[in-house]
Amino acid sequence: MATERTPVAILGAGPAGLLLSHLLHLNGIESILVEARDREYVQARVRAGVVEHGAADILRQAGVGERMDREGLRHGGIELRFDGAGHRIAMSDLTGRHITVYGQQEIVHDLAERRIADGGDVRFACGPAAIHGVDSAEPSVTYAVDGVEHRIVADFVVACDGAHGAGRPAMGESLTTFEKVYPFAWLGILAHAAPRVDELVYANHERGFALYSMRSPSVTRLYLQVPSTDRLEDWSDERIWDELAVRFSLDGEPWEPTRGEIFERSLAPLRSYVGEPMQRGRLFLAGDAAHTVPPTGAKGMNLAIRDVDLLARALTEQIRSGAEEGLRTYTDRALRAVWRAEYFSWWMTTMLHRFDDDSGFDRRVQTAQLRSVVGSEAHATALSENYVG
Ligand code: RFL
Ligand code: PHB
Repeated sequence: MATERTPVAILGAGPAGLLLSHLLHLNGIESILVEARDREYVQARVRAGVVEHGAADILRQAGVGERMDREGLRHGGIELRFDGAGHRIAMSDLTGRHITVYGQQEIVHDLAERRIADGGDVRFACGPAAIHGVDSAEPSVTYAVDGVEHRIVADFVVACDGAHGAGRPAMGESLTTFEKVYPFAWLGILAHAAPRVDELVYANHERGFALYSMRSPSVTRLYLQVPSTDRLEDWSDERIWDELAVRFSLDGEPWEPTRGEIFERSLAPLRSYVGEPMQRGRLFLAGDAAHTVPPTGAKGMNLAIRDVDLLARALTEQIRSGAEEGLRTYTDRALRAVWRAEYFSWWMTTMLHRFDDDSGFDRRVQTAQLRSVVGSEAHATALSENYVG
């Protein structure tokens, strides 16, 4: 078996793994990144769309925000639609900050291109890698390509391998998990259609939640809350568009998104998960490997970016000068932001979705909650602070 050595072995070429590898490179620290899937697959995976203010700054400062600033859509507000009326939350006026609507796969594309241009050691199509010896001084990562086994011995291993990777199981019994599973999923589509709105619309309707988002002036991104038992085959194009028109209703009248060819569709279950701590020995977890948030708060990718920003600094201090403080406090510092995002995402999810066991009382309380958010500057500011990041 071929054995190599590196200061930092990274699993996963999502936003977390690629950005970590890039940030370490900027600090003069080498790493090897191992990704299970091929590059085309990773770059085509459609997911997040909202980059919060702070995360956009991290990308900019790392020199990988140029295309995001050129092609991303800068938004200063969102609409909350309920009871047949729309209410704008003027986030930029309330906070002085804004969000950028820019697809996660574009960020992954920009990061991958930059790593490769910089000569970074990023290995795609390795199949699922395994993690060993995290409690020892010489942890390692193994993977096999075409029947040939590879072993990378590292000073530190960072699992940025998402919710279903090798990082979570490698934590073993040191992990305490906190989880909440919602009884619904989001059906998401991308369509070749000019968005009918300039800003995102989060709609609470008695038939369920809907979200109007976008990727560009000619590509619309839309989501529908559906029961977690639904399958994609249950939803024809016609049924999707008709349901969207009902859930976005204004003044009791259906309100149609501009229709167009649907070229991507997927189902995503809604859940919250946090694993504590985010470190075991020489293994560190970052991004979805450590936590999941329901997408209603648009926080998942942003947390991944914040985790690796902390971790890159801490690893750099440790490797350069032996200073241990940053790594020792990584879990506590990261978890503070994680739980804040868990709280906000839970709050948005429960306020905006329809729950099957809702009584008339629950529905009326939900509407009262939405009214107080749009009717009070203090509430709208709190939402904006959390959302804009
Ligand atoms: P990723 O992106 O899942 O990347 C993990 C990578 O690891 C690879 N992998 C392995 N590689 C090697 N060895 C193994 N054993 C491996 N196991 C797995 C995988 O192939 C993959 O390439 O994790 P990362 O980098 O932590 O990034 C997290 C984000 O992807 C995620 O939080 C967001 O997409 C969540 N999310 C949103 N976040 C936002 O900040 N704003 C949004 O607007 C937003 N909208 C969303 C979302 C997620 C959604 N879905 C599909 C769950 C909307 C949706 C619908
Ligand atoms: C998206 O554009 O994909 C998106 C926007 C806002 C969310 C989740 C996803 O809360």
